[in-house]
Amino acid sequence: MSADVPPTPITDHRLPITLSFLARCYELARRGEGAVEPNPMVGAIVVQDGLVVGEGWHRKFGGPHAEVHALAHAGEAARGGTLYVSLEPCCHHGKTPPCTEAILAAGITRVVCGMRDPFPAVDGGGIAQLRAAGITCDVADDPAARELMAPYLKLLTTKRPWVIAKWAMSRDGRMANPPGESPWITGAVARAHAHVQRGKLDAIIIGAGTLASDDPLLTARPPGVRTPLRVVVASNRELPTDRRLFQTIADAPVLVAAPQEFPADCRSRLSALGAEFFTTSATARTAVLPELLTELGRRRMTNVLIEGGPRLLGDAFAQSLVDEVQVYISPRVIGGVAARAPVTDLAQLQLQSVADEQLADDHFVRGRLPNSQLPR
Ligand code: AOF
Ligand code: ZN
Repeated sequence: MSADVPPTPITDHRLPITLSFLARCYELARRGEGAVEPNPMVGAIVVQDGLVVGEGWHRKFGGPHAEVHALAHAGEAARGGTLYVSLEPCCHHGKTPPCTEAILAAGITRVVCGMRDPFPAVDGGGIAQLRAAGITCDVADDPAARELMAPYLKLLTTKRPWVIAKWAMSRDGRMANPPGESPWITGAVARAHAHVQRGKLDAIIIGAGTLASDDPLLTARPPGVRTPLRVVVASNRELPTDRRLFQTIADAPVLVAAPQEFPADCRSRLSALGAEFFTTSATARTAVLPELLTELGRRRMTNVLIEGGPRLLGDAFAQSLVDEVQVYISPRVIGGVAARAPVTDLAQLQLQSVADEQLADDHFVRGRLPNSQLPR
């Protein structure tokens, strides 16, 4: 359903209050992160006489939508009130009945949404339906809504997941401590943060070099709401079958993305351990990643993370496949010309919408890449 509904940016004295009510919706929406995908994170509040009388968010894929929770929370107080919601209310029968019906039944008189929902079954239809029923419906067209839903919008419009490049490094951009010292660059709080992040992802991708040298587990500890698929990007060379990744397939699945030339005997050994194979049509190393991302998108994965190493990250940046960078920066200064840099062959990148969070003595810096601009 695609309806021609003009956005109605709020430009009058109500703007600051509208944006702060919407900001509360985004905050609520984030509580569903990791549990709702490939659905969008959505938050909603009901306001009566300037007071918030109900709050809700989409909690779980397949469960009630944000509006339904907020209206239930408000109860009778919703009648005559305004509903703020981060995304256009749906008007289709999906896994749940249309939110527009719930809004009308609750006696809401005005709806303000952060942005239109490009999902084909909605796409302006929710706004049109509310307006046709005599409800004032404003579409704020808020960049903050777009930012919140960027991974959902990317999967919907490009059929590929949102790609996060992540690494940890010293203050001077080195990847490893001198031999004999702790293998950790960042502190315990930052490492715990990284595990919480992992538990919201659909997949974590590494290269063959990282598999061999770091022997990572790539599981979220403690487990999160989601168990990410662990993916190794291979070349035409054998992978070491004794790595922890392949010994723990019962805990979390492993996918090996490899070209057709990948050695057959190694493939049989890994398959016997339970690893799944995705065979790319490409032979060039650099072509594996784009094909893999298309495959992960086909599986409706929303958020995937490239955890290194430097060469895989270099390939990903060189092909403009990365949407977001997340870096943990420790207060250490390691020095030494031999220490590895996090990314090979990196042309200069300018991050946008940068956020910097302090985690004990470490910093967590995240930002979007300019190529991650989404179609409006
Ligand atoms: C809303 N409020 O809180 C959400 C919406 O079949 P379902 O229930 O999984 O619906 C999926 C679609 O509904 C999704 O693609 C998006 O268009 C919309 N999500 N809509 O009104 C919500 N999560
Ligand atoms: Zn809905």
